[in-house]
Amino acid sequence: MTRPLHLAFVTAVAALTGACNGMDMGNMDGTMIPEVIEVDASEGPFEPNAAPDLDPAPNVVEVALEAKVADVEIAPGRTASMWTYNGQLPGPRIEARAGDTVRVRFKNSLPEATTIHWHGVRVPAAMDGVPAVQSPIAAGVEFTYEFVVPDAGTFWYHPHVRSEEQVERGLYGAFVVRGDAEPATTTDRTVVLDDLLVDSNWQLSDFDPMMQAMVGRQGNVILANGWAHPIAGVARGGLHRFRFINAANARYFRLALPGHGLIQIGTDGGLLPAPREVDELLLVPGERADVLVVASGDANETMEWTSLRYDRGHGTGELPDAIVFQMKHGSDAPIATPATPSAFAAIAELPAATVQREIKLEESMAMSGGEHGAGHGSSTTDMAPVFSINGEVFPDVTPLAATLETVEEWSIVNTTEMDHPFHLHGFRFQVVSVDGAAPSVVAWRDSINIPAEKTVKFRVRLEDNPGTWMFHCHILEHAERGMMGELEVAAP
Ligand SMILES: [Cu+2]
Repeated sequence: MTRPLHLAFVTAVAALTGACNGMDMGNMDGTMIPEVIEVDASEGPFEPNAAPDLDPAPNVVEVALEAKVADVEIAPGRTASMWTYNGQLPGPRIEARAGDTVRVRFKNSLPEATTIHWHGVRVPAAMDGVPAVQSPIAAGVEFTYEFVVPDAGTFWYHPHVRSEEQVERGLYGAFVVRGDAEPATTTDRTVVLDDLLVDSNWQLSDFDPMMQAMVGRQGNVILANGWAHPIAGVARGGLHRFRFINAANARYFRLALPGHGLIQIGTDGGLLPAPREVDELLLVPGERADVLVVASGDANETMEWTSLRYDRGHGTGELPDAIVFQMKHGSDAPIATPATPSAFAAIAELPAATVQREIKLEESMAMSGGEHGAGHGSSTTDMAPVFSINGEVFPDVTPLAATLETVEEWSIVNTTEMDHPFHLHGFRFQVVSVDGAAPSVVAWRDSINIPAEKTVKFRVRLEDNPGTWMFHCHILEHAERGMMGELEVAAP
């Protein structure tokens, strides 16, 4: 029996400007964003398996990954055909210590070419898995990635080829690097967040570049560690660490645990200088956050991690809150609560920049099937959004020329009416201002939300890694439709 999908579409008026006036809007006159299907909480495989270390050497982690099609259960009795690493969703969690050498023996058993990008890990450019440095690994071919992991933090891996489809099909996994000063906690778990757009049979619905271009492909099933509405058991009294990773194509997770404060201890670049208490956390596609929660309630109490309503433009704010996963106390007597750490290592502020850049994120409408190839068999009268940076549409871009060891200040100017999550490869940066206001903490990041019609400034030292690096919007439909650029970092 098929459960009704409640595909009550919210039709939002896409703000289409200039170029479209008086023209046939084709099927782009509305942006369709599906509501999330409610699924009862169930015990699923909440903790993704760690990848076994195949090399006995103490400072080497060797992992075997095979990308392949597999049937994966994503809710009780609901099995979807996905693209996976080792048949798992998410892929196996890679675990290493800062300074380790990580070697990944990869085999591509997909029906098409792919790569792996190590999101947030400062790898040598040749290992970054992007088209500028690596020809995609053809079907049936093996490739070994090998690099040293310099920083502790919560990272992730995913393809950087046709990513809007390959990541949506399930190709992603967590990558945890631990340092010498990790806080003592009762548990330390990764929570990889995603959403899938499925049809009435719970199979991935068609990829429709025209319909999914404007706001990205937002799903109707929310997955936490590959399961819809899983239950995470927590010992009462315990101090529980959750490393959140947003692997969704386009969904913004505004995470809250109603009735509970959260203690954020890390961003996507590792631990903060000190924990900070927050009521909620905005996690944009590609971004990570590290959070502590004290399980202080009654025996068998359940609490729902929720993604609160968020307006990132084009009608997305009309959708209601959605449940992500359930936290459930055990029935045992509470254990002694470990002390919440009060401080971690200081993060030195980057010095004033010697190079300033302006990076403008832009959106326009163009005839589909035009020179940027926006159309996919649609009629020539259809209009489709084109995304660009400083007037250039990837791959037709001029790489920005930069010098190794320089401190640069980038102003990311969002000229559009929706938010874009900005990601820089190869380097970590410190935000200087968001819409003119300084952030409350110094933190390392590689992914940051750029609110609609606002400017975010960050500083970055181009240390250690010469080569060609990508920067792009992490709404994958936007990146693949042109909102992507290249930075060429050369030795002085
Ligand atoms: Cu975008």
